[in-house]
Amino acid sequence: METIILAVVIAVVVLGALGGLLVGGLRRKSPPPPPPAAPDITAPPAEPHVGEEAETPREEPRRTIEEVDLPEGSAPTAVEEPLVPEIELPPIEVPEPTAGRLVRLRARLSRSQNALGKGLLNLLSREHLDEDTWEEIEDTLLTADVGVQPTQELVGRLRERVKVLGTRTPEELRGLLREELLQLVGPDMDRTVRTEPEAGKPGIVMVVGVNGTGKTTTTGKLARVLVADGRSVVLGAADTFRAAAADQLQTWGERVGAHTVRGPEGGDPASVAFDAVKEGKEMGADVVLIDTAGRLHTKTGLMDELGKVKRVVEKHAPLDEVLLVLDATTGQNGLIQARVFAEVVDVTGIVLTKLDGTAKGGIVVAVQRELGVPVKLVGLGEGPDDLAPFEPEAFVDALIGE
Ligand SMILES: Nc1nc2c(ncn2[C@@H]2O[C@H](COP(=O)(O)OP(=O)(O)OP(=O)(O)O)[C@@H](O)[C@H]2O)c(=O)[nH]1
Ligand SMILES: [Mg+2]
Repeated sequence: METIILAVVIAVVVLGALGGLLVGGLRRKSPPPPPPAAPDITAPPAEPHVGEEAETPREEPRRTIEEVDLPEGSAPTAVEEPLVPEIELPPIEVPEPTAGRLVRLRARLSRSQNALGKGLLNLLSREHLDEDTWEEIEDTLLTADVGVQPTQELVGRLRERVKVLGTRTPEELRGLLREELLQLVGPDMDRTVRTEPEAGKPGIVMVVGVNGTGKTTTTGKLARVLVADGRSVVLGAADTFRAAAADQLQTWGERVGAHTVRGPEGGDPASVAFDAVKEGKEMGADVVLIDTAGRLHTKTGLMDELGKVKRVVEKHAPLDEVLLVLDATTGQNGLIQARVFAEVVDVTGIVLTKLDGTAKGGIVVAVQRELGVPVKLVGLGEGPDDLAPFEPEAFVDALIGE
Protein backbone atom coordinates (compact mmCIF):
# COMPACT_ATOMS: atom_id res chain seq x y z
CA MET A 1 0.00 0.00 0.00
CA GLU A 2 2.75 2.42 1.01
CA THR A 3 4.53 1.57 -2.20
CA ILE A 4 1.44 2.52 -4.21
CA ILE A 5 1.09 5.84 -2.37
CA LEU A 6 4.80 6.54 -2.92
CA ALA A 7 4.43 5.71 -6.64
CA VAL A 8 1.43 8.04 -6.94
CA VAL A 9 3.31 10.84 -5.16
CA ILE A 10 6.33 10.39 -7.46
CA ALA A 11 4.04 10.37 -10.52
CA VAL A 12 2.34 13.60 -9.36
CA VAL A 13 5.71 15.25 -8.73
CA VAL A 14 7.10 14.20 -12.12
CA LEU A 15 3.96 15.26 -13.96
CA GLY A 16 3.96 18.52 -12.07
CA ALA A 17 7.55 19.24 -13.01
CA LEU A 18 6.93 18.29 -16.66
CA GLY A 19 3.82 20.45 -16.74
CA GLY A 20 5.80 23.34 -15.36
CA LEU A 21 8.52 22.87 -17.95
CA LEU A 22 5.94 22.73 -20.71
CA VAL A 23 4.23 25.88 -19.53
CA GLY A 24 7.60 27.58 -19.19
CA GLY A 25 8.65 26.43 -22.68
CA LEU A 26 5.46 27.61 -24.27
CA ARG A 27 5.53 30.81 -22.40
CA ARG A 28 8.79 31.87 -23.92
CA LYS A 29 7.21 31.74 -27.37
CA SER A 30 3.97 33.43 -26.41
CA PRO A 31 3.74 36.99 -25.14
CA PRO A 32 4.19 37.24 -21.39
CA PRO A 33 1.79 38.83 -18.96
CA PRO A 34 2.85 42.06 -17.34
CA PRO A 35 5.95 41.37 -15.25
CA PRO A 36 5.48 40.63 -11.59
CA ALA A 37 6.60 43.20 -9.08
CA ALA A 38 10.10 44.33 -10.03
CA PRO A 39 12.30 41.22 -9.99
CA ASP A 40 15.15 41.29 -7.56
CA ILE A 41 18.05 41.21 -10.00
CA THR A 42 20.59 41.42 -7.20
CA ALA A 43 19.47 38.10 -5.71
CA PRO A 44 21.45 35.05 -6.84
CA PRO A 45 19.55 32.91 -9.33
CA ALA A 46 17.38 30.43 -7.51
CA GLU A 47 18.71 26.92 -7.85
CA PRO A 48 16.03 24.23 -7.83
CA HIS A 49 16.54 21.64 -5.18
CA VAL A 50 15.17 18.15 -5.10
CA GLY A 51 13.01 18.78 -2.09
CA GLU A 52 11.74 22.10 -3.41
CA GLU A 53 10.23 20.63 -6.53
CA ALA A 54 7.76 18.58 -4.53
CA GLU A 55 6.85 21.59 -2.42
CA THR A 56 6.54 24.08 -5.30
CA PRO A 57 2.85 24.73 -5.94
CA ARG A 58 1.78 24.10 -9.56
CA GLU A 59 0.69 27.70 -9.92
CA GLU A 60 4.22 28.98 -9.53
CA PRO A 61 6.66 26.78 -11.41
CA ARG A 62 7.23 29.17 -14.31
CA ARG A 63 8.73 31.80 -12.08
CA THR A 64 11.43 29.37 -11.00
CA ILE A 65 12.05 28.16 -14.54
CA GLU A 66 12.28 31.63 -16.00
CA GLU A 67 14.74 32.73 -13.43
CA VAL A 68 16.91 29.69 -13.94
CA ASP A 69 16.75 29.23 -17.70
CA LEU A 70 16.69 32.65 -19.28
CA PRO A 71 20.02 34.34 -19.77
CA GLU A 72 20.50 37.52 -17.84
CA GLY A 73 18.85 40.57 -19.31
CA SER A 74 16.53 38.60 -21.55
CA ALA A 75 13.55 38.61 -19.24
CA PRO A 76 10.78 39.84 -21.48
CA THR A 77 8.76 42.81 -20.40
CA ALA A 78 5.29 43.82 -21.40
CA VAL A 79 6.76 46.80 -23.27
CA GLU A 80 9.06 44.69 -25.45
CA GLU A 81 6.41 42.19 -26.48
CA PRO A 82 2.90 43.53 -26.57
CA LEU A 83 0.19 40.88 -26.57
CA VAL A 84 -0.91 41.79 -30.10
CA PRO A 85 1.92 43.35 -32.08
CA GLU A 86 0.61 46.53 -33.58
CA ILE A 87 1.63 47.10 -37.18
CA GLU A 88 1.16 50.74 -37.86
CA LEU A 89 0.66 51.47 -41.51
CA PRO A 90 1.54 55.05 -42.26
CA PRO A 91 -1.09 56.91 -44.21
CA ILE A 92 -0.25 57.24 -47.89
CA GLU A 93 0.47 60.84 -48.71
CA VAL A 94 -0.83 62.63 -51.72
CA PRO A 95 2.04 64.77 -52.94
CA GLU A 96 1.59 68.33 -53.96
CA PRO A 97 0.90 68.69 -57.68
CA THR A 98 3.95 69.65 -59.70
CA ALA A 99 2.17 72.56 -61.30
CA GLY A 100 2.51 74.89 -58.32
CA ARG A 101 6.19 74.34 -57.89
CA LEU A 102 7.48 76.92 -60.30
CA VAL A 103 6.23 79.72 -58.11
CA ARG A 104 8.08 78.36 -55.14
CA LEU A 105 11.21 77.81 -57.19
CA ARG A 106 11.33 81.47 -58.03
CA ALA A 107 10.85 82.54 -54.45
CA ARG A 108 13.59 80.24 -53.16
CA LEU A 109 15.99 81.13 -55.91
CA SER A 110 15.57 84.84 -55.71
CA ARG A 111 16.31 84.76 -52.00
CA SER A 112 19.84 83.53 -52.60
CA GLN A 113 20.58 84.32 -56.20
CA ASN A 114 19.27 87.80 -56.64
CA ALA A 115 22.73 89.14 -55.99
CA LEU A 116 23.87 87.95 -59.39
CA GLY A 117 21.09 89.48 -61.47
CA LYS A 118 20.76 92.63 -59.42
CA GLY A 119 24.51 93.10 -59.37
CA LEU A 120 24.68 92.81 -63.13
CA LEU A 121 21.80 95.23 -63.62
CA ASN A 122 23.36 97.80 -61.32
CA LEU A 123 26.67 97.60 -63.11
CA LEU A 124 25.09 97.86 -66.54
CA SER A 125 23.10 100.89 -65.41
CA ARG A 126 26.22 102.95 -64.71
CA GLU A 127 26.47 105.98 -66.85
CA HIS A 128 29.95 105.22 -68.07
CA LEU A 129 30.58 101.62 -68.87
CA ASP A 130 34.36 101.77 -68.69
CA GLU A 131 36.80 98.86 -68.68
CA ASP A 132 36.69 98.63 -64.90
CA THR A 133 32.93 98.23 -64.96
CA TRP A 134 33.11 95.49 -67.58
CA GLU A 135 35.69 93.76 -65.45
CA GLU A 136 33.36 93.98 -62.48
CA ILE A 137 30.60 92.45 -64.58
CA GLU A 138 32.94 89.63 -65.52
CA ASP A 139 33.88 89.07 -61.89
CA THR A 140 30.23 88.96 -60.86
CA LEU A 141 29.57 86.21 -63.39
CA LEU A 142 32.66 84.25 -62.46
CA THR A 143 31.79 84.45 -58.77
CA ALA A 144 28.42 82.92 -59.58
CA ASP A 145 30.24 79.98 -61.21
CA VAL A 146 29.07 80.72 -64.74
CA GLY A 147 32.51 79.65 -65.97
CA VAL A 148 35.20 81.47 -67.94
CA GLN A 149 34.11 80.72 -71.48
CA PRO A 150 30.40 81.48 -71.05
CA THR A 151 31.28 84.64 -69.09
CA GLN A 152 33.44 85.95 -71.89
CA GLU A 153 30.77 85.20 -74.44
CA LEU A 154 28.09 86.95 -72.40
CA VAL A 155 30.22 90.01 -71.72
CA GLY A 156 31.12 90.21 -75.41
CA ARG A 157 27.46 90.14 -76.43
CA LEU A 158 26.47 92.66 -73.78
CA ARG A 159 29.20 95.09 -74.81
CA GLU A 160 28.09 94.92 -78.39
CA ARG A 161 24.41 95.37 -77.68
CA VAL A 162 24.89 98.18 -75.16
CA LYS A 163 27.00 100.04 -77.75
CA VAL A 164 24.25 99.69 -80.36
CA LEU A 165 21.64 100.76 -77.86
CA GLY A 166 23.35 104.05 -76.98
CA THR A 167 21.27 105.56 -74.21
CA ARG A 168 19.75 102.90 -71.98
CA THR A 169 16.60 102.84 -69.92
CA PRO A 170 16.48 100.43 -66.98
CA GLU A 171 13.74 98.45 -68.75
CA GLU A 172 15.83 98.11 -71.89
CA LEU A 173 18.78 96.92 -69.86
CA ARG A 174 16.72 94.42 -67.97
CA GLY A 175 15.24 93.05 -71.19
CA LEU A 176 18.63 92.83 -72.80
CA LEU A 177 20.20 91.07 -69.85
CA ARG A 178 17.24 88.70 -69.61
CA GLU A 179 17.58 87.72 -73.26
CA GLU A 180 21.30 87.16 -73.05
CA LEU A 181 21.16 85.16 -69.80
CA LEU A 182 18.37 83.05 -71.21
CA GLN A 183 20.42 82.36 -74.30
CA LEU A 184 23.26 81.27 -72.09
CA VAL A 185 21.07 78.95 -70.00
CA GLY A 186 19.70 77.36 -73.16
CA PRO A 187 15.97 77.85 -73.65
CA ASP A 188 15.69 75.15 -76.29
CA MET A 189 17.25 72.15 -74.57
CA ASP A 190 14.96 69.17 -74.05
CA ARG A 191 14.58 68.92 -70.30
CA THR A 192 11.95 66.20 -70.07
CA VAL A 193 12.81 63.49 -67.57
CA ARG A 194 12.20 60.34 -69.61
CA THR A 195 10.14 57.96 -67.54
CA GLU A 196 7.62 56.69 -70.07
CA PRO A 197 6.98 52.95 -69.95
CA GLU A 198 6.98 51.23 -73.31
CA ALA A 199 6.35 47.79 -74.74
CA GLY A 200 5.88 45.97 -71.46
CA LYS A 201 8.83 47.58 -69.75
CA PRO A 202 8.81 50.34 -67.18
CA GLY A 203 10.73 53.56 -67.63
CA ILE A 204 14.13 53.02 -65.99
CA VAL A 205 15.95 55.84 -64.24
CA MET A 206 19.27 55.55 -62.41
CA VAL A 207 20.49 58.23 -60.01
CA VAL A 208 24.25 58.72 -59.55
CA GLY A 209 26.68 61.15 -57.96
CA VAL A 210 29.30 61.69 -55.26
CA ASN A 211 28.52 61.33 -51.56
CA GLY A 212 25.89 63.50 -49.97
CA THR A 213 24.80 65.44 -53.04
CA GLY A 214 21.16 64.50 -52.49
CA LYS A 215 20.67 61.33 -54.57
CA THR A 216 18.37 59.47 -52.20
CA THR A 217 16.40 62.60 -51.40
CA THR A 218 16.05 63.35 -55.10
CA THR A 219 14.98 59.76 -55.86
CA GLY A 220 12.35 60.01 -53.13
CA LYS A 221 11.15 63.41 -54.31
CA LEU A 222 11.02 62.22 -57.90
CA ALA A 223 8.95 59.20 -56.86
CA ARG A 224 6.49 61.63 -55.30
CA VAL A 225 6.34 63.73 -58.46
CA LEU A 226 5.63 60.63 -60.52
CA VAL A 227 3.02 59.30 -58.11
CA ALA A 228 1.38 62.73 -58.10
CA ASP A 229 1.18 62.41 -61.87
CA GLY A 230 -0.60 59.08 -61.52
CA ARG A 231 2.33 56.73 -62.20
CA SER A 232 3.17 53.58 -60.30
CA VAL A 233 6.75 53.53 -59.07
CA VAL A 234 9.17 50.84 -57.87
CA LEU A 235 12.31 51.96 -56.04
CA GLY A 236 15.60 50.05 -56.26
CA ALA A 237 17.87 50.53 -53.25
CA ALA A 238 21.17 49.84 -54.99
CA ASP A 239 23.08 51.63 -52.25
CA THR A 240 24.00 48.48 -50.35
CA PHE A 241 26.87 49.98 -48.37
CA ARG A 242 24.67 50.82 -45.41
CA ALA A 243 21.33 49.31 -44.46
CA ALA A 244 20.35 52.83 -43.42
CA ALA A 245 20.54 53.95 -47.05
CA ALA A 246 17.92 51.40 -48.09
CA ASP A 247 15.81 52.33 -45.06
CA GLN A 248 16.01 55.98 -46.06
CA LEU A 249 14.78 55.20 -49.56
CA GLN A 250 12.12 52.81 -48.35
CA THR A 251 10.75 55.48 -46.01
CA TRP A 252 10.38 57.83 -48.97
CA GLY A 253 8.63 55.06 -50.90
CA GLU A 254 6.26 54.09 -48.11
CA ARG A 255 5.04 57.64 -47.81
CA VAL A 256 3.59 57.50 -51.31
CA GLY A 257 2.92 53.77 -51.50
CA ALA A 258 5.88 52.88 -53.74
CA HIS A 259 7.43 49.43 -53.30
CA THR A 260 11.17 49.31 -52.54
CA VAL A 261 13.39 46.46 -53.71
CA ARG A 262 16.43 45.98 -51.50
CA GLY A 263 19.21 43.49 -50.96
CA PRO A 264 21.46 42.43 -48.11
CA GLU A 265 23.78 45.04 -46.61
CA GLY A 266 27.12 44.84 -48.41
CA GLY A 267 25.49 42.88 -51.24
CA ASP A 268 25.98 43.40 -54.95
CA PRO A 269 24.34 46.67 -56.01
CA ALA A 270 24.05 45.48 -59.61
CA SER A 271 21.90 42.53 -58.61
CA VAL A 272 19.60 44.76 -56.51
CA ALA A 273 19.21 47.09 -59.48
CA PHE A 274 18.54 44.12 -61.77
CA ASP A 275 15.94 42.71 -59.36
CA ALA A 276 14.26 46.09 -59.03
CA VAL A 277 13.69 46.28 -62.78
CA LYS A 278 12.60 42.64 -62.83
CA GLU A 279 10.03 43.26 -60.09
CA GLY A 280 8.97 46.50 -61.73
CA LYS A 281 8.28 44.55 -64.92
CA GLU A 282 6.41 41.79 -63.11
CA MET A 283 4.31 44.28 -61.18
CA GLY A 284 3.55 46.21 -64.33
CA ALA A 285 4.99 49.38 -62.78
CA ASP A 286 5.34 52.51 -64.89
CA VAL A 287 8.74 53.57 -63.60
CA VAL A 288 11.68 52.03 -61.75
CA LEU A 289 13.95 54.50 -59.96
CA ILE A 290 17.34 53.16 -58.92
CA ASP A 291 19.22 54.95 -56.15
CA THR A 292 22.96 54.25 -56.05
CA ALA A 293 25.60 54.73 -53.38
CA GLY A 294 27.54 57.96 -53.32
CA ARG A 295 31.05 57.53 -54.70
CA LEU A 296 33.98 59.79 -55.26
CA HIS A 297 34.70 60.19 -58.93
CA THR A 298 38.37 59.59 -58.12
CA LYS A 299 37.80 56.03 -56.82
CA THR A 300 38.24 53.90 -59.91
CA GLY A 301 36.98 50.72 -58.28
CA LEU A 302 33.70 52.33 -57.28
CA MET A 303 33.29 53.99 -60.65
CA ASP A 304 33.79 50.60 -62.34
CA GLU A 305 31.13 49.18 -60.04
CA LEU A 306 28.72 51.89 -61.19
CA GLY A 307 29.43 51.00 -64.81
CA LYS A 308 28.61 47.42 -63.94
CA VAL A 309 25.30 48.36 -62.31
CA LYS A 310 24.32 50.07 -65.52
CA ARG A 311 25.39 47.19 -67.75
CA VAL A 312 23.57 44.63 -65.63
CA VAL A 313 20.33 46.66 -65.67
CA GLU A 314 20.67 46.94 -69.42
CA LYS A 315 20.25 43.19 -69.68
CA HIS A 316 16.57 44.03 -69.23
CA ALA A 317 16.41 47.12 -71.40
CA PRO A 318 18.34 50.34 -72.00
CA LEU A 319 18.10 52.96 -69.28
CA ASP A 320 15.84 55.87 -70.09
CA GLU A 321 17.63 58.32 -67.84
CA VAL A 322 20.89 58.47 -65.93
CA LEU A 323 20.55 61.46 -63.64
CA LEU A 324 23.71 62.95 -62.20
CA VAL A 325 23.01 64.70 -58.92
CA LEU A 326 25.32 67.66 -58.29
CA ASP A 327 25.39 69.80 -55.18
CA ALA A 328 25.21 73.38 -56.45
CA THR A 329 27.25 74.61 -53.51
CA THR A 330 30.35 72.65 -54.50
CA GLY A 331 31.04 74.92 -57.45
CA GLN A 332 33.76 74.10 -59.92
CA ASN A 333 34.50 70.74 -58.33
CA GLY A 334 31.08 69.68 -59.56
CA LEU A 335 32.33 70.05 -63.11
CA ILE A 336 35.16 67.62 -62.57
CA GLN A 337 32.75 65.11 -61.04
CA ALA A 338 30.38 65.59 -63.94
CA ARG A 339 33.07 64.83 -66.48
CA VAL A 340 34.08 61.54 -64.86
CA PHE A 341 30.53 60.31 -64.22
CA ALA A 342 29.55 61.15 -67.77
CA GLU A 343 32.43 59.02 -69.07
CA VAL A 344 31.45 56.03 -66.98
CA VAL A 345 27.66 55.98 -67.24
CA ASP A 346 26.52 58.28 -70.05
CA VAL A 347 24.70 60.89 -68.01
CA THR A 348 21.49 62.04 -69.71
CA GLY A 349 20.35 64.71 -67.28
CA ILE A 350 21.60 66.77 -64.37
CA VAL A 351 19.85 67.41 -61.09
CA LEU A 352 21.24 70.47 -59.35
CA THR A 353 20.44 70.26 -55.65
CA LYS A 354 20.74 72.77 -52.82
CA LEU A 355 20.18 75.70 -55.16
CA ASP A 356 18.22 77.18 -52.28
CA GLY A 357 21.37 77.64 -50.27
CA THR A 358 23.79 79.19 -52.73
CA ALA A 359 24.26 82.23 -54.90
CA LYS A 360 26.24 80.16 -57.36
CA GLY A 361 23.41 79.38 -59.73
CA GLY A 362 25.75 80.07 -62.65
CA ILE A 363 26.84 76.46 -62.32
CA VAL A 364 23.76 75.61 -64.40
CA VAL A 365 25.42 77.20 -67.39
CA ALA A 366 28.85 75.80 -66.70
CA VAL A 367 27.79 72.21 -66.19
CA GLN A 368 25.58 72.11 -69.26
CA ARG A 369 28.50 73.39 -71.30
CA GLU A 370 30.82 70.87 -69.76
CA LEU A 371 28.64 67.87 -70.54
CA GLY A 372 26.36 69.06 -73.30
CA VAL A 373 23.61 67.61 -71.09
CA PRO A 374 20.71 69.68 -69.75
CA VAL A 375 19.87 70.45 -66.14
CA LYS A 376 16.48 68.76 -65.84
CA LEU A 377 15.58 69.14 -62.20
CA VAL A 378 16.56 71.43 -59.37
CA GLY A 379 16.47 70.79 -55.65
CA LEU A 380 15.32 73.77 -53.63
CA GLY A 381 15.14 72.48 -50.10
CA GLU A 382 14.91 69.47 -47.86
CA GLY A 383 11.13 69.25 -47.92
CA PRO A 384 9.46 66.33 -49.72
CA ASP A 385 8.12 68.50 -52.51
CA ASP A 386 11.15 70.74 -52.94
CA LEU A 387 12.15 69.36 -56.32
CA ALA A 388 11.13 71.23 -59.43
CA PRO A 389 11.53 70.87 -63.16
CA PHE A 390 14.18 73.29 -64.38
CA GLU A 391 12.68 76.03 -66.48
CA PRO A 392 15.13 78.52 -67.97
CA GLU A 393 12.71 81.46 -68.09
CA ALA A 394 11.68 81.11 -64.47
CA PHE A 395 15.31 80.68 -63.50
CA VAL A 396 16.48 83.83 -65.27
CA ASP A 397 13.51 85.82 -63.99
CA ALA A 398 14.42 84.77 -60.50
CA LEU A 399 18.00 85.90 -61.11
CA ILE A 400 17.20 89.41 -62.25
CA GLY A 401 14.03 89.90 -60.24
CA GLU A 402 10.77 91.09 -61.72
N1 LIG B 1 18.86 72.59 -48.71
C1 LIG B 1 18.77 71.48 -49.44
N2 LIG B 1 19.16 70.30 -48.91
C2 LIG B 1 19.09 69.18 -49.67
C3 LIG B 1 18.61 69.22 -51.01
N3 LIG B 1 18.67 67.96 -51.51
C4 LIG B 1 19.15 67.18 -50.53
N4 LIG B 1 19.41 67.90 -49.42
C5 LIG B 1 19.96 67.42 -48.15
O1 LIG B 1 21.24 66.89 -48.36
C6 LIG B 1 21.49 65.84 -47.42
C7 LIG B 1 22.00 64.60 -48.14
O2 LIG B 1 20.94 64.07 -48.90
P1 LIG B 1 20.90 62.56 -49.38
O3 LIG B 1 19.74 62.43 -50.30
O4 LIG B 1 20.97 61.62 -48.25
O5 LIG B 1 22.24 62.49 -50.20
P2 LIG B 1 22.87 61.22 -50.95
O6 LIG B 1 23.49 61.75 -52.18
O7 LIG B 1 21.85 60.17 -51.11
O8 LIG B 1 23.97 60.77 -49.90
P3 LIG B 1 24.81 59.42 -49.94
O9 LIG B 1 23.86 58.32 -50.28
O10 LIG B 1 25.37 59.31 -48.58
O11 LIG B 1 25.87 59.60 -50.98
C8 LIG B 1 20.19 65.63 -46.67
O12 LIG B 1 20.27 66.28 -45.46
C9 LIG B 1 19.17 66.28 -47.57
O13 LIG B 1 18.03 66.72 -46.86
C10 LIG B 1 18.21 70.50 -51.55
O14 LIG B 1 17.80 70.64 -52.70
N5 LIG B 1 18.31 71.58 -50.72
MG1 LIG C 1 21.88 58.17 -50.59
